[in-house]
Amino acid sequence: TTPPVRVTVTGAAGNIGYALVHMIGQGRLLGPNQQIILTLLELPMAKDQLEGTMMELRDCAFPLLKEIKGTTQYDQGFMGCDIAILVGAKPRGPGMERKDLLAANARIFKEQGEALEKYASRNVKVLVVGNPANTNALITAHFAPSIPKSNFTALTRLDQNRAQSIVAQRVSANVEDVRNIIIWGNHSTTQFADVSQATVQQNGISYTVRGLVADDAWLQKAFVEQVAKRGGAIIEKRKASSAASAASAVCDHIHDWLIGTDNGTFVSMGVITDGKLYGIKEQVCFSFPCICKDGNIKVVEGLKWDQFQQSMIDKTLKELLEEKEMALSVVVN
Ligand code: NAX
Repeated sequence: TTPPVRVTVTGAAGNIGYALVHMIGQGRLLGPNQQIILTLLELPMAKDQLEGTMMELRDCAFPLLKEIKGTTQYDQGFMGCDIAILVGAKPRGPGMERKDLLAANARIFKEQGEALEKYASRNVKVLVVGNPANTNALITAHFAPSIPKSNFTALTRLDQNRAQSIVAQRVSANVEDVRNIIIWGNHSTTQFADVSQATVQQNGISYTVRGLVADDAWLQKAFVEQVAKRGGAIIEKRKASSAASAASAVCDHIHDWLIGTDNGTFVSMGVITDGKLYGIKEQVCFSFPCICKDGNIKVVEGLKWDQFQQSMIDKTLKELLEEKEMALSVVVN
């Protein structure tokens, strides 16, 4: 039997964290046989909620959870950690500008990068969920220099899953039969949900999404916007932000990263650019189509962009570069 894997979730008593820790207990991260030592890391002010969440988690009596720990300290939170899921972040308060939010979170993720550098396994796999997720992932990686950059990712799987379900509804297909929609760029309203490579399997035949939908105007505008603004639409109806769907996407992301993607299928993940990928010279955390095997992520290269795609990608890259500059100006030197 394989030894238990140490998983840490920050913000574990929050909206997403609460849903996520239960899904982890059910085996959604690494399958039904992998035991987990689960650490819940929270802010001191959420200590009661943390304890309450742990009580419920224990009451589920999940056989996979070998140990459940709760802490408000980074050293205990990240010691020997194999998988770090960074959900906790400063939310946007009333009257708060985007740059204030970026600055507050840059400070938090600097600290978390430093803590991972000090305490985590050298091969820790890091997934940043807390927003602005891509830029937070970049900052975290920057402050954990001895951990490979390829071990840091940001969550755009929720956007992919949203896009997949919207297309499935539109063409009356099963959601799992819709494949290879790509989310490019930032997990924000500038993200680009691209169906140029996407297919739908129906009765054993593979169709292109573009062919089936046969409405490029919808695919290039209404669809892209619907995916990008889905989070806001949910808040409006539910009076609370996406929680279960975000937690489920976290499980999909980690599962595919560590267990591997299916043959012929790619998934979207925010990864840190190396100066060569798709001609992006700067270091940013950008969402690409990825294939995973043996715990390694390989970006699918060589896809060609037409003018429309290029303009969408330029826009989201520009935003990421602005975010990077703002965040770095707060935490570097
Ligand atoms: P909540 O405010 O419900 O929960 C956040 C929790 O994190 C709180 O319990 C808080 O005490 C804790 N926390 C804050 N700072 C912390 C720190 N430095 N260390 C440890 N814990 C800390 O927010 P929730 O709805 O759970 O959302 C969490 C984050 O996910 C937000 O930043 C949100 O914007 C982001 N999202 C990202 C998504 C993505 O696809 N990348 C989608 C869903 C979500 O909007």
